[in-house]
This record gives sequence, C-alpha cells and structure tokens, in this order.
Amino acid sequence: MSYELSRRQVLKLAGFLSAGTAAVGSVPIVSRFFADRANAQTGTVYVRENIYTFIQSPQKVEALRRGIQVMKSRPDTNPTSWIYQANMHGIPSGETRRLTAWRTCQHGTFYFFPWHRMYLYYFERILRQASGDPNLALPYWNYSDSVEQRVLPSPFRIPANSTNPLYSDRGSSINVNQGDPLPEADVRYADAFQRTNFFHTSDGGRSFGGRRVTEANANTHRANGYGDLERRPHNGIHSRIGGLMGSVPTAARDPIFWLHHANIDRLWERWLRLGGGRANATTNSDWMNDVFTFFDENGTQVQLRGRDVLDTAGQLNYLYDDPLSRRNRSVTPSSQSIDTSTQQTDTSTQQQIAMSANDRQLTIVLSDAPLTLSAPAQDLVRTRALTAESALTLNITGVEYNPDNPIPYDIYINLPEGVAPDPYGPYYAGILSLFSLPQRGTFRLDITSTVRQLQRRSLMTGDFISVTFVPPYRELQQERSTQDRQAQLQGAVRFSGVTLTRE
Ligand SMILES: [Cu+2]
Repeated sequence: MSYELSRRQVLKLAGFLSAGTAAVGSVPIVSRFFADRANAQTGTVYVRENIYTFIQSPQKVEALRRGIQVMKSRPDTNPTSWIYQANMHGIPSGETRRLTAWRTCQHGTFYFFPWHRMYLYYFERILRQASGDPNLALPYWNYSDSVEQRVLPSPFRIPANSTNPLYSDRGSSINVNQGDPLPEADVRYADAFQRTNFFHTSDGGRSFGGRRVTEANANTHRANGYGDLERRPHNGIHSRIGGLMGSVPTAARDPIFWLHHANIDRLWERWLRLGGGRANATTNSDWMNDVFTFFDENGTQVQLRGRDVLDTAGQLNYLYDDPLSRRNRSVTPSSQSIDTSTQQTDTSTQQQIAMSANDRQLTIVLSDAPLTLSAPAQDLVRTRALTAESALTLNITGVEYNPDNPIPYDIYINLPEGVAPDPYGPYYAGILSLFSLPQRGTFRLDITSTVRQLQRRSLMTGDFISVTFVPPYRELQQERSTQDRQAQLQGAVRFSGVTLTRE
C-alpha cells in the first residue's frame, strides 16, 4: 500500500488573496407535456438490505448471481440484457450503435439523483425477474459507517474469476479485490449532509444535489455542477474501485455499481429525513417534469419523471432496511402547483489563495512521480482554527485527461518530505476523481475535515500549505516496464491551476 518515493518535485509559487461573492439566479418556468406514469403498483414493498445482512443468506446471494448471469446471457440488443442496461449509462469507445436510451445517464447536475433512482428501479425489476426469485431486492453497500464494511463484500471478490458473475477486475492505489478497505477520506458524507439546499444555481456554488439546469444533458453526461454527495462519496468511490467502475462508459458493467448507487439513493433519503429545510426540488418544473426513458422487465419502453420518484415506498414499492432513511408517515407527492420563488440560493463569501501563478499560462502535468505544490498558508489555515461552519475547498482548474483512461491520483495535504503516502494516514485528503468530469472542468475537493484533523494533531505547522498528487501504484504495477508506465502516466492528467477557498 505504500509507494516508494524516488523523486519529489516541489514547486513553490506565490500565493495571493481575493474575495468574491457568488451570484444569485432565478427560476425559469417551463411547462412540458408528459407521459403517464409507467410504474405499475403491485402492492408489495421490497426492502433493500445492507449487503452485509444480505450475504448472511446464501440463497439471496445465489439469486443475485443467477439474475446477473441470466442478464449477461441475453443478446445485447435485448433491453433486459446486462450490456443493454449498462450502455444506458454509457457507451465504451468503439461502440458505434446508438440504441434507444443508451448513454443517457445524468451527472454533474440536479438530475443526478432522480435519474439514477429511475435507472435502479427498472434494473431491479429486470434483475428480479431474471433471477426467478420474486422477492429479490437490490442490496446496498454502506461503506461509510463502519470500518469492517469498507471492505468490498466477499461474493464480489471470491471466486476471483469469470465463473463468478459478481467478479470484476478492480483497484487503483489499494487492492479492493484483496480486501483492502476503502480509505475513510473517500467515504465521508458528513460535509455533504451539512448542505441544506438541494440545488445551486451559479458556477462554483455548493449544494447537496447539484446545479440547476433547464434541460437534462443529451449525450454528454459530463457536467461540472456536481452536488457535494455526488463528489464524495459517489465520484471518489468510482475512481477508488477503478477498473470498469472508474469511467462513465463502462461503470455499470461492474456488478458493484448497482450496490454503490443503491447506497447513494439511500443517502439521499437519509439527507431528506434530517430536516432543517432539506427538501427535493419539487418547486422546479424541469426537475419535476422532464421525461426519461427506460425499459421494464418485459422489455417494454417506459418513461418516468422526477415527480414519479419522490416517495420510494408509495410510488416505487421499495424501502431501505435503514430506519434513518425512512419517513415517519406517508407523505403525498407535492401538488401540481409550481412555485416561482427563488427557493434555494447559494450566496457565500469566500476567501481564496492560489497555488499557481495567477494570470500566467501554466500547465501542471502529472506523471509517474509524486508532485507537490505549495503556497503561503496565510490566515486561511495557519492562524485560525477552522470553525464548525467553515469549509475549505481545494479547486483544481482546467483539468484535461484521457477519457478512456481517467487515472486517479491520490491527494495529500502537507505530506512531509520523506513520509510515504498512505491513504489510511492523516495526510490523505481524497482522490482526484475524473469520473464524469468535463474536459477543462474544475475538480473540487472539500478538505475541511482533513485540515481540521491535522490541526488537532499539530501536523499543520509552518508557513506553507502543500498539496501532493501521488500516482496510483496499481496502475504502475500493471505496466510491464518502467518505460510503459512512464508512457501511460506522463501527461495523462494536466491542469492549469490550484486554488484554496475558505467559506
Ligand atoms: Cu455512479
């Protein structure tokens, strides 16, 4: 798990301070004609279980394996096949066909949560039917709340070959298929849960559920308006698991994708139950009424809108075994009326330091060696302890990368020289996840809890704050020769600047 430091590049660049205020937008009104609800009510409410409970029943694991096996055996032109379903999320390069609803996943906008809920809902119905078990429900992987459950559940790892329909080649700088737990910094959701607004409206704004847009994105599925939960744990875990999961076009081909997203869906419900103004974007007409296409277990084309997926038990017949994700009482979906007020805004005052020379063209190229950037900490982190309300964000701007090989670097804060990078250690802040990031987009990482921990342990000393990018060791190991690995990593990820903002 440790990485031998052979060379260390340190760039010390001038820092500067500036202040800015985010803009406030208004809600456009769009009315749409929409299709009828496609989800038939059967009366049964299925309970999605924690995978660690689920695997205590060999029959359930068997049903899950069988369902996936049957789906994998279907021709990929069949909408109920494994590949057809995965291609609805994304299409690998080289695939020239464009069948109905392929590549329609929504990322980086406020459609992220509802689209993935719809996708899971019909996938689960197809899987249940394919398994032959009328009670099968998708399990979820709760990697956040206990160290033991950060380990990839064993049926997905063992046996480690193609006879196991749950197995897939995985791993970035840790070996998840050997049972390495996900690092704590990758599974945090407390920062995201602090957000009380579902969506934000301005570039660089923050919210739980993503940026408001007027239309679902067609055929691009890369947008930069991530909500905080989509960034972490969602994006980071895609990159941390790596393999098929590491890039949008192939992610849904790894069976763990469905358990990862069931967990994200559960966290959405949990966030709502926290109250304090947390609510869905039910006053936004686009979010409520935009129509998305799926297929049911009979291969029949169906459509769903945001307003059809607000109440999991009442509209979609499922619940989670997690009591904190449940409503106390049955709530009827909101009425037809559309509120015109700017319900959710994201005004904030920010302080910023740049870790790269401002106004100068500068490209930072990541390679097969760790790279460290540093800037004067000033009062951003040095003299003032972070209060409970403050948020410290690392912004990496103008990121360019190869979408077929989005290599995830590990990010460390103030990693001392001579100390080996360790994703389980205090300096590890998160993964540079390129999952669904647009070209020349901005990658953001909330480093508040990492910095707070370092301050508490008196590890935040000196006048500089530094950020170190460490290449994933497993990518290195997989390359036969040093030359191959240098060729693979050299210039694979480039960016034009790094800044720190404090709210
Ligand atoms: Cu995902």
